[in-house]
Amino acid sequence: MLDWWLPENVSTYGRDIDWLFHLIYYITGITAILVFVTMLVFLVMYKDRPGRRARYTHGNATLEIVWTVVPALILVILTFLSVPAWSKIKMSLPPPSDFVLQVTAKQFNWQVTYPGADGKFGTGDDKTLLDEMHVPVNKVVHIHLRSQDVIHSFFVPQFRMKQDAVPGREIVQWFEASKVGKYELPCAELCGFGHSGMRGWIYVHTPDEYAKWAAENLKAEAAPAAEGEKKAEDTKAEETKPASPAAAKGGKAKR
Ligand SMILES: [Cu+2]
Repeated sequence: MLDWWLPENVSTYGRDIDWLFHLIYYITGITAILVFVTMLVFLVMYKDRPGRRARYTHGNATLEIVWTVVPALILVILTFLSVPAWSKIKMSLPPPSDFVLQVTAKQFNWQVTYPGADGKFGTGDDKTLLDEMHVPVNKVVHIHLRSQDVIHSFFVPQFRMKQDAVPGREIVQWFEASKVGKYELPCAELCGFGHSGMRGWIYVHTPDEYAKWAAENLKAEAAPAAEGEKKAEDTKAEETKPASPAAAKGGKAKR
């Protein structure tokens, strides 16, 4: 019923998230309506009337217990209902995948590294793209998520995937996209001045298209990474520009 509101789900585990979201939405929505209706009824019922005197009340212990225990029970039930989704998505990695990517966040880009032919990171044939990721459809993708500076958040709304990138840690997450397309990868953590511009794109290809793309672009001398480096330099230049007058001032002040 609320499907029109959320972005299209193209992840194998998206439905597990969506039904919990909808359940919580209905519970909180109905509660909000009940609270507001009760408040309005009471406003009318207990409004000032000529000849009626205010009466002091000590409250109602039964009512207090009921409205404490019921929400507490709802929260406990929600916790248990979310355990299967949480353990499936966050606590365990699905069948070993041979498709592993390293994503390193930095102010204000996503660096996506492919391990190259040897399947190992940190070797000469690694290929790093800036703000773009290409994956095949219906393939489990493991992401080794890191941050170079501050906390960022890897967020793909259509994949129902969100994970903080924390400096000093490598966090492994996964997804399996079920539909070909181009999906936005914004940073969902306020990570600095350029946060709003920190976004990349995930391209989900058919296996054939992906193989073609990989053959053309994952070779060590291929173009996109060079473009990526250029983009990184441009970003660097932009970052240093506004800082330089201040730095110059600072330098003068010292002298
Ligand atoms: Cu960020």
